[in-house]
Parts: sequence; C-alpha cells; structure tokens
Amino acid sequence: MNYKIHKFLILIGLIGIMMVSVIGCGKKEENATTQTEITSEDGNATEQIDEIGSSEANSSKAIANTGDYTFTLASNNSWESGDMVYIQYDCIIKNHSDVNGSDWKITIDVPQGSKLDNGWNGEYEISGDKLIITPVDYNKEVVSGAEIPIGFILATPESFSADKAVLEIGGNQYALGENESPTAKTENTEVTNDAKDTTTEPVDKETSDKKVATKDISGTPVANHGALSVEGTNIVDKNGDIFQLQGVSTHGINWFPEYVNKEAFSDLSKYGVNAIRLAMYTVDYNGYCEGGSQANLEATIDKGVQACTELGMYVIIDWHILNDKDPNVHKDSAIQFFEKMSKKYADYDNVLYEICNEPNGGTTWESVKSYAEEVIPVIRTNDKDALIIVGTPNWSQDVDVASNNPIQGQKNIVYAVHFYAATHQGNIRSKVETAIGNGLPVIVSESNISEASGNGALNYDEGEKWMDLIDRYHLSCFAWSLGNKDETSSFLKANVSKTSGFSEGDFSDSGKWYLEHYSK
Ligand code: IDC
Repeated sequence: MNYKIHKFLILIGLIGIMMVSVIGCGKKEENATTQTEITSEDGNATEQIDEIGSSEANSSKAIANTGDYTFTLASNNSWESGDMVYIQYDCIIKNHSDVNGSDWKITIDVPQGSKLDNGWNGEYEISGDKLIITPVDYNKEVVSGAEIPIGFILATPESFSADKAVLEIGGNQYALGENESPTAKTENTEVTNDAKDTTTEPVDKETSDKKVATKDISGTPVANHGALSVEGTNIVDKNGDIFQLQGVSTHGINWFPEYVNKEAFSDLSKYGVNAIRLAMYTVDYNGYCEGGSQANLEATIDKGVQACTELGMYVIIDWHILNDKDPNVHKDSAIQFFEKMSKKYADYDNVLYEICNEPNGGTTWESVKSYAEEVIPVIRTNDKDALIIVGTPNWSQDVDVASNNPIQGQKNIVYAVHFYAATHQGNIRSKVETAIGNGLPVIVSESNISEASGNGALNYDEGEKWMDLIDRYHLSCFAWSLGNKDETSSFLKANVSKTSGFSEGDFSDSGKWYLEHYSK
C-alpha cells in the first residue's frame, strides 16, 4: 500500500500532515491518525461525527447503537494516488444481546466508480453505488458479547465520507446516516459508547473465555507461569492462562554489553518487567556476522540468560538483522547460531528465540517464511517447544501479510509487530487487528513511543492507543531500549552513567512511561 501521498489531505485542509523526515534506518513513514471518540448520552441514538479541521485529525466515525448491536464505521486514514482518493475504514459489529447472531450483511452507499483496493475479514462486492460486505467462513457468527472487526480500503473518484450504511443481522437493520433513524428496536440498551466499549475483544470464543493470568503476588514470573506456549492467538502459561510478557529490550549488546547484568534486570523487575530481550545485531556495529567477536557476544548472551534465569524472568535471544535486510543473507550463520543456542538452553523454560528482528528493504514474506522454515526445525531438534518469534516484512509491520500465509506444521510460533508510536499509528494497528482476526498470534517484541529513528518527540497519545490495543488482545510487549544513549527511546537519561542500581529519577520520559504501564 502506498501511504506516502497525502496531497489530497493538504488540498482539502482536513488535517495537518506530519511528513516525517527520512530516519536512521529508512523506516516507512506513516501519517498521523486520530480516532474520534464518541460518548452517547442515551445509548439509543444513531450518531455521526465527522471531525474536520482539527490540526491532526483525519477521521470520522459513525455509530448505530440500537440495542442488540453496535455498528461502528470509522475512517482513519486517507490519501490520494493517481486520480483516486483512498480511504481506509474500520468497521466493528458488536453483539450486546444474549443470543448469537449470524449471516450479517453491511451495505454502504459509495460514489459511482468506487473500487475496492483492499478488504479484510469480509467478502466485498461493489454494485453501482453500493458496497456490500458479507461474512467470510470464520466470522459468520457474531457470538453473544463478542465483536468482529472488518476493514477495507476504498478507492473513490471523489472525496467522500461514508455516512449512509446499514447493517442487517438477526432480521433487524441498523442504519447510520443523516436524517435516518435506526429501524431496529431501541429498548433495553445499556451500551455506552466510550472508546473501550466499541473496540474489539478477542473474536476467538475459545480464547476470550480464557482466564488472564493475574500479576505475580509471590514467586518469580517463571516460577509462577513456567513454560509458555501458544493457544489460538494468545501466549498462555503453564496453567493455560493467557500471559503477557512485559519486557525491555537491551540496545545492541555489541554496543552496550555493560547493561547486561543481573542487578539492572532486577531493578527493572521491581516495576513489573518480567522479560528481557537480548538484541544482538548481525551486521550493524561489530555484529555477529560482520566484525564482532562471536565468542564475546555469546558470552554476553549467556550472562544475560543466566541473570534472567536466576531472577525468574523470561529472556529473548534476538537475531537482530537490520542493515542486512533479508534474513537469508546470513542464513547459514543463523542456523549455526540457533543450533548452538537451542542446544545450550534446551532445558530452560524461560528462553525464547527471535529469529529475525526486522526484515526490510523489500524482503517479501515468502522470503522470510522460507528462512523461518529452515531455522525453526534446527531449533526444534534441540528444543521441542520454546516460543519462536518470527519477524515480518517492512521492519516487522506486515503481520497482516503473514496472516494470509502463516508457517504450517509448527507450534508455538508468534509473529512480530514493532511500533514506534510517533511514526507508526492507526494503519499498523489495523494490520494487527487483521492478523489477529485471521488467527495469527502476534507479539510486540520491540516498540517505543519515539519516532522510528529511536529519537525525536514522544507521542503519548498514540502510545496510549497502542497500549489499549495491547491490553485488548493481551499482547506481549517489549520496549526499546535499555541504555543511556542520547536518544529519546533510551530507557535511561543520557547523563546517567550507572549500569545498575537505577532509581526513578534515572529513567528517561519514555522509560518512565513504560514502567508506569508495566507496574499497573
Ligand atoms: C537503533 C538504535 C540506534 C542505532 C540504530 C542502528 O536506537 O541507537 O544507531 O538502531 O541502526 C528498529 C530497530 C532498532 C533501532 C530502532 C530505532 O530494530 O535496531 O535501533 N528501531 O531506530 N526498528 C524500528 C526502530
């Protein structure tokens, strides 16, 4: 998808555009999106808000809230390409009733000549000036109390706001649109349309019934939760309860090995951090495959693994590809490395393997998948069930692409999505929702609220939206990065020279933000 062209938005003056300058490692830039939040007073009205003229907003949201179902249609991004205007929509059907609904149908009025650019979680058909969406196999039924997310990108010949739409389900119609009253029954609703209520819970019945593991009262995280595995789209603990890793990634251990120490990890654990990611670059700055001392790097990894094991924390061994772009470039070294690591840590319940940090530079999912299909069996020879994290194309953003063609015949595989909230926003969150809707287990194995460069202003609002998504889907999350490098994604302030014994005042703004979330 091409998100780079925003001329349309400038022309119609809907938003202030953030054309973010090209950053350190060449991240794909995304524009800001703002979701409008609506509070319904009476819970019965059909509401529609188009937020126009706000400096950042490019969103509109309409809700039909009429008793049994809430039907939400929100545009959260738009751009111009060629002579068409592309608008991305998120749509949610929520069933508030006690009975399951089925065979839903959505009809939306669209301008003549509109085309569907992309659509997920539905069958799409355009007929004249109507876009008709019907279910796919796995979301025919809207289970009582559950929601289903649907999304699409519409290419229209003119600028347009979708405000005439009807959801049909269970013999009733739920209509959005000016001067149209809802045609469904309106009694007996307790719905309040705050943002939380209109967002999605796991669609999967099996997983939404699962208990979420409570925070550790006594005992270490690993003592309490043991070996992790994947069930449906969730990471679960030894009891089968959903479990969320709350992690911090080191900076490259080839740059900053000094932060790999037990005291530092223990300091973080006091704020709810239960996992550390040991990021070992492959080619950047004396990486494992180019110029680095493999023996030293392996010794640092071992120090980190032993520290985490003694503290009862989980630990990711991260093969941090970046400037090598395609993991196949150093596939042979990766195979040797993971052969060695998985043999060494075969009996460690707390060790996870991340086999390719961020494929980029046009590396396709097919290429990543074929690499994974060679590396995973090597790990499995030694370690039958450790969690293995697989990066996705575009700097681990395209989990939606991976979800269309996931790795087959392997268990305990999770797919990485990475975000830097000042750069990566609504459209990447949509990818996560699409992937999860398609049944893909997703992990945020790296993130920050800085720009994708690892520096620049922090975006707290977008960070909160990411945290909402993370909590909604019980995702595991890791923050970049433990160190005092003078960049805003560093966990420590630049003038803090100690490498352990941290106290509150030593943490940077982004560090504090994560620790506040983790300690909730
Ligand atoms: C950045 C570091 C920066 C270092 C650079 C090397 O923050 O100090 O000079 O790598 O290229 C990623 C990568 C991660 C990046 C980080 C910030 O996984 O290695 O670290 N980032 O750019 N993906 C998105 C952002």
